[in-house]
Amino acid sequence: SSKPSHALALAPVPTPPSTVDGFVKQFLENLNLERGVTLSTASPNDRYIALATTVRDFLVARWLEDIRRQKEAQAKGVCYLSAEYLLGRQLDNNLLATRLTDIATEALAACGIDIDELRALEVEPGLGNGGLGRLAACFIDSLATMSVPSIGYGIRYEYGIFRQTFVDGQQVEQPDAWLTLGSPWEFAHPEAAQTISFGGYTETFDEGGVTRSRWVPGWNVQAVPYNYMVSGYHNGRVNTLRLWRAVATDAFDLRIFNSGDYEKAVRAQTYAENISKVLYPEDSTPQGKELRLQQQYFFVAASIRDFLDHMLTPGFDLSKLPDRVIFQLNDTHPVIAVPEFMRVLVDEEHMEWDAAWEITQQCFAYTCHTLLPEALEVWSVELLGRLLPRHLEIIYRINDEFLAAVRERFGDDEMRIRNMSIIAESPERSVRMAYLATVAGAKVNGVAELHSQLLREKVLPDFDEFYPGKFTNVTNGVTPRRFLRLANPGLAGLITDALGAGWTVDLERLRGLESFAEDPEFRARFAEVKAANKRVLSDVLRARDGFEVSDGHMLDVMVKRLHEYKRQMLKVLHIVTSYERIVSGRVRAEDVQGRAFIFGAKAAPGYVMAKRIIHLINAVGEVVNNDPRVEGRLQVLFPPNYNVTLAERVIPAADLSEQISLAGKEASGTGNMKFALNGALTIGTDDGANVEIRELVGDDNFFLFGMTEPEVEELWTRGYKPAEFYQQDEDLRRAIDLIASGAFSNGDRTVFEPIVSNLLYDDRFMVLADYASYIRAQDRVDAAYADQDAWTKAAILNIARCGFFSSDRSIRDYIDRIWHTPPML
Ligand code: CRA
Repeated sequence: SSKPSHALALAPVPTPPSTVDGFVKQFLENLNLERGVTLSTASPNDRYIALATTVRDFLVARWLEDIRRQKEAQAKGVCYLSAEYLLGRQLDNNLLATRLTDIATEALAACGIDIDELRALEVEPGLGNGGLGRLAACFIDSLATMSVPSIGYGIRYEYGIFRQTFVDGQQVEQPDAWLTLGSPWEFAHPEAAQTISFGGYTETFDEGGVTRSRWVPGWNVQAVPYNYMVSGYHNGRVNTLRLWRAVATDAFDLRIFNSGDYEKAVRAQTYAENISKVLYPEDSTPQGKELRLQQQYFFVAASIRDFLDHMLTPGFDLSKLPDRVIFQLNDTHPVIAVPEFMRVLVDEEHMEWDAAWEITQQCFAYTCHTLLPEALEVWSVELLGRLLPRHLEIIYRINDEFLAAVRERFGDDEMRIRNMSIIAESPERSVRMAYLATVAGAKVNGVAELHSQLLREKVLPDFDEFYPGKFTNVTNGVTPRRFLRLANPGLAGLITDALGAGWTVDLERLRGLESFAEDPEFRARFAEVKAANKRVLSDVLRARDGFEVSDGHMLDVMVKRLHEYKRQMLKVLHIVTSYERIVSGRVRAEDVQGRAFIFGAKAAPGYVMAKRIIHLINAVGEVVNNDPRVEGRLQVLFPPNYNVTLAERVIPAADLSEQISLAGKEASGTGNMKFALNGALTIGTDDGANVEIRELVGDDNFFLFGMTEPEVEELWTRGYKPAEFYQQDEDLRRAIDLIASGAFSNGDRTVFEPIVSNLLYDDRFMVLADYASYIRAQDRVDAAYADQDAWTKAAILNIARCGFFSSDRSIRDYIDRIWHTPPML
């Protein structure tokens, strides 16, 4: 076979012509060449894949060019290390980025195809649990749009976050086989696989009179890269997301094959490939499972090797690494990268320990996403030593030197030493990954002002004292491309009419809407957009779940992972109170503001209390929705399997955004930002980024309730007795009694008894303490909603004042405060 000519190999890949005819031609060709079908024999999936491939073809040339430029420039870049990327559907985002939406729509119409039908076929890659994973997806969108040299690294889970169904109101999980029909958005490179080792032991050896240690691993897996294109918005840039898949190594198999045990060899293969099989479905409450540590090490080891081998020019002076790269650790999940980096520098690149440690401390930064103690990962020394014996040695040495420095500074303050040690001694000897990240990281950031403050003052105060200037804040953000432009085309059009198109990449321009809030005509148009979005959602919920949303109801929405600290239970108590007031005759149904309460929430499969709360929400819905006395004024709708795709429909339709966590528990929240930017008003506590939202939109445009974080602390100190709140508040008593009576469980008082007693005698998240304040705030919401025009004005002001919450701004803050990686223009 003849090789391509030199000229051809070097020629830039042509971008297909951006015309309807050009698109039709490319689409038909892709049906033939990619799918082996014709237009008349193509299945819907063939058509979807050919469409996606056609869009992809438009990106490839730019992508290859970007890869070349980034390599050539040898500029400092960001390696974002994240175990989760909750991407959402890709087609629309890529159409938008390449300005192909209209062309593609027309081209398909010319082929007799409705593009919406193909859109609906895309299975979203659910490679994340919730806020943390979605944040990573927003960040890579902003990095591409802002032309920051960067690459995202993660895991290509074969099964993403489970699909949720309800059986008798209870959550049932099903595997998310998102790859069954193939993903047109990935490029697999099995030939570029890396070998990743585990287990074995360490041994010492003599090197020129110096005793050194080395790792003799016990087993290997292959890490196969899958590349995804991350398209920048209208800037012609395309970045890379590289996700690793675990595949059994030939060598590994061979050893067993030689012993003649075929079956055992196949089983071993399964064991290796399990590493990237499934996303752990715990959000903020990780289980210390061995496979999870395997996943973590697997992807960071592959990513570090990949960076060193492919992003650097041959012979690169490794002491210059801090000028070339910053590895951003997205929570503790990738923190095992720190000892791995040290191992590579010292054991493989033969660098001196001190020099290597110096470099490491400049090449890593750590983002903490939580305040929940149970979410700060620890790994038992037993497990770490068994799986990664050399890494455990390295961690011990880092800790020894760190504690020596602490002693030097503070003397033999054993209490302090114990509190700061990377190694915890009880309940079992284990490695505190957040401490390791804090010691190694050039910077440590929280994800909202309040969170960063509490991180410094409550979680890591000794470290803050020891490392002045290390702690900083970067408030989270959301991408305006997906969550405004794409999710809310009506509002986006309205904003563009008012302000011009620049806001999509410069969200502070939304400020310009402030004056439009005074314009009755603009308000009328805004109200029409909101009403249209509600109709769209209504149609989606009818088609998807058979729900009928009543016209004219306020849409009161709480969508987020189910977690006790987020207090879905408080929302339930409000609903039960509203219901009980009607059925007890204390309030007339006709006087009640019509509300549709919409929930979306997945519970971790092992989180029993969270699942009970899901059951209760569905049970309350069943009763409230079918009680004629309610006259349809209250509706409880809980569509199963909340995901990014559904979020894109729910958020633009919402009137009221529920952000009701116990103060001091929600690190930031990002849904809160999406709702405000889509013109929902927030009812919320003084927690996470709610604080900053309220500061920006103003007290009059935000329904604040509940204790502040210091008040929460004070109540714990005084001694919190939830039963006292129950005794003293009639509405609360009636609501809890109604649940306890079996009214929502066909008279069976046992079903929700654990919830009731948890509230009365434990209530770790102070639901009862904030109940009265919450109900009063909800009464204020009803009163405010009665004046639709004033409500609309407040909604517009929310949008106008929330430009700060663009993830572009977050990325700018990361660049200024942590990365120092200028855009590559
Ligand atoms: N569960 C926080 O709880 C925050 C996101 C993104 C979380 C949210 O308040 O908005 O991170 N924390 O910063 C987390 O995952 C491990 O901790 C979240 O998504």
